Amino acid sequence: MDLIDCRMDGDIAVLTVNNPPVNAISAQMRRELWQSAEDLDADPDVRAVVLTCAGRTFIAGADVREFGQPPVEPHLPDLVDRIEQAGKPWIAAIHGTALGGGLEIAMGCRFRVAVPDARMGLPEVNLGIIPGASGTVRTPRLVGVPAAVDLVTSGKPWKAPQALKAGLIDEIVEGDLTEGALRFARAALSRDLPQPVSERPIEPQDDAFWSKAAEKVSKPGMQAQARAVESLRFATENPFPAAMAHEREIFTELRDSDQAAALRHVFFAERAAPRPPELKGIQPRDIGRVGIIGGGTMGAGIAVACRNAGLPVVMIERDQAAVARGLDNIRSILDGSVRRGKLTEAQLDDRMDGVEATQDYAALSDCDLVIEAVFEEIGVKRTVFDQVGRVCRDDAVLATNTSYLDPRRIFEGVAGPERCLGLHFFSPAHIMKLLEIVPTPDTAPEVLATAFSLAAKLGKMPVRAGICEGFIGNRIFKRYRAEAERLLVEGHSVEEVDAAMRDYGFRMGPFEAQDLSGLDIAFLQREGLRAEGQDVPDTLSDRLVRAGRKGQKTGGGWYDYAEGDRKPRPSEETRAVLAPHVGGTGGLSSQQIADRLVAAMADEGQQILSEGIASRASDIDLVEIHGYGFPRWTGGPMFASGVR
Ligand code: T1G
Ligand code: NAD
Repeated sequence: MDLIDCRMDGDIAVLTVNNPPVNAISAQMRRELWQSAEDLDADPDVRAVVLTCAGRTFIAGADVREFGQPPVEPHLPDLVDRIEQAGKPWIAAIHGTALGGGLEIAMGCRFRVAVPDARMGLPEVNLGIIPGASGTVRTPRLVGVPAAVDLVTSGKPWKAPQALKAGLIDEIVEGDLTEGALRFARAALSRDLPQPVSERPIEPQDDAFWSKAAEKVSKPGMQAQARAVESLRFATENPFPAAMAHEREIFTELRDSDQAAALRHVFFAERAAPRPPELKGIQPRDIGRVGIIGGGTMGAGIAVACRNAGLPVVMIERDQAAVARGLDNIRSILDGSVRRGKLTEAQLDDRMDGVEATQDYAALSDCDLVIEAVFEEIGVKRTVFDQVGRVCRDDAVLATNTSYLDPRRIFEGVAGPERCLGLHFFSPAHIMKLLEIVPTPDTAPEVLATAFSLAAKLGKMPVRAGICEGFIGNRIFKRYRAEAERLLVEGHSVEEVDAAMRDYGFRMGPFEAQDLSGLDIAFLQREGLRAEGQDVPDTLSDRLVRAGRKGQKTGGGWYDYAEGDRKPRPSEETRAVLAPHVGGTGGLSSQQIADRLVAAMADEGQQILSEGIASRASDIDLVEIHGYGFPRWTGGPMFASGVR
């Protein structure tokens, strides 16, 4: 056997699965596990079987790469049954993560033990499917219905202690896992065996329980969660074989659905983006201490992102008052985390203790990385890097968080251009996952690799972007805004366009989103270009800004806002400002409006691809999903428009 090793420890067989990197279940693994069950049943010297895995994790699920291919026997549900029906008890010994089909195999075993930091879950809904090998049928029999509904519909794994409490595992093993599992097996053999999971009774739930469960997941993009509830309910009200057939039916239907294809696309996109092939084998530099210039919206958010990842931070501001404001900005973000229960007071203190704030650039002398987040003005940024260059170590990486400016111009004159690049965070920087990494032609591969490794440390989704105005994200956003304004000119209302995008799956439409972040940022950028003599025609939003309507912060932008209330209300004043410039008859349906806007984004994306600004279409999808709230289950604008 290629993927499974079998050795004896006395009268107990130890099967070790070895299919790196994550022991995903392939057709070959199913065949070998089946054959192992046959061989071990036939061997009179074997009294029990410990199933364990080599490498970093227990079985992480079915091999997602095989999803598009015709299914090959033995099928996973049959294999799980086969293990459950084995003549000797199997004990799953879990480390790392037991996910999806991996957990289903473990539930086919008579016992499950795990190391303290192991996690167990059924993440299938994240791929737009439901568990396909008894996850909705055995789980309620093992942990009860409410806990099973939580495990299956959340897609979030449980940690070992929670799993133990719920009865998903039988014991937490301290020390060596295999030794612990063998000890557990020997003790178990001296007692009566528990019933196989498939034969355990189930406590049914009433209609009210199921209505509530269904209601919780009746949202666009939650097709799999909704069908999972249906499958779980059927499984609690019908005999095991009927429930298995029913689960399989839903599984197969969903596997071939658009949402599942889109979510699989995103799964692979998210694994491709952080590892550009050209950086393979290139060693990143260590980042210990991070300097951040500017303690405004972005500087403070970046500081918190770094502190949350355990990195000490030095924040530089213009003067003492700004230093104090910067510290306040950081603290108020952390206070918010405490209020939401995400951070304890003690953790807040620890985060603040790791922030040094000063106006003295000399404090940057021992930083490994410096990120500039000052005003979006080329002169200011250049002055900053002039000072940074004088105090930093020669090998410190220097980064700008500019939104639109050309990093090459910002870094002109900085000694060591090979250590410079753009790191474009998104607001709020401690929350948004996207990080556009923008190398210049001078950036050394090692420095680029360092940026990707920083992203991993901060838990960000890195996407490599080339240099153009707005890089990938803001360039597409500009096109999106322009197309949205065109719809207004054609006679659609602000409310209609926003509602269409909400129906499509965005949390906010384009106009509400601009009101939230402020219309003045893009306005100032266009004014800058105008000042340089470029011909930049007035947008509708420029007209609103000129009328004093900059968004929520001024009490009104595209919408009106009551004092202290973020609810957008249709605005007569906006209508009056726009009236001379709009005039069409409208008439597009909500779907047609969304299609127009998505097509515009995809068209800009094509352009970006053809210019080499993005490396792949799937990177553009990630930018939109992680930076702009594009609904994940559509796969992003490129995937949704058929551009692969
Ligand atoms: N299939 C194929 N490849 C997989 C894989 C999988 N299930 N999971 C991970 N990989 C690859 C991944 O592409 C990458 O490859 C490498 O492993 C490392 O992944 C019947 C139908 C296990 C927690 O959804 O959550 O079972 O880029 O970078 O951060 O009911 O991967 O190196 O070539 O993510 O340490 C359910 C998804 C399947 C698990 C490890 N299972 N995976 O995280 O590494 S459906 C999942 C994860 C199913 C049954 C159903 C994570 C991880 P490469 P990584 P990581
Ligand atoms: P901000 O106005 O909130 O903060 C800028 C800070 O820089 C201020 O606190 C200011 O005192 C400080 N500063 C100015 N000159 C300085 C100097 N010489 N030395 C030290 N500090 C100085 O602006 P922001 O929104 O945080 O934007 C900062 C940068 O990030 C800009 O380049 C912007 O384009 C970019 N950006 C902004 C966003 C966003 O949504 N706000 C998103 C991505 C990138």
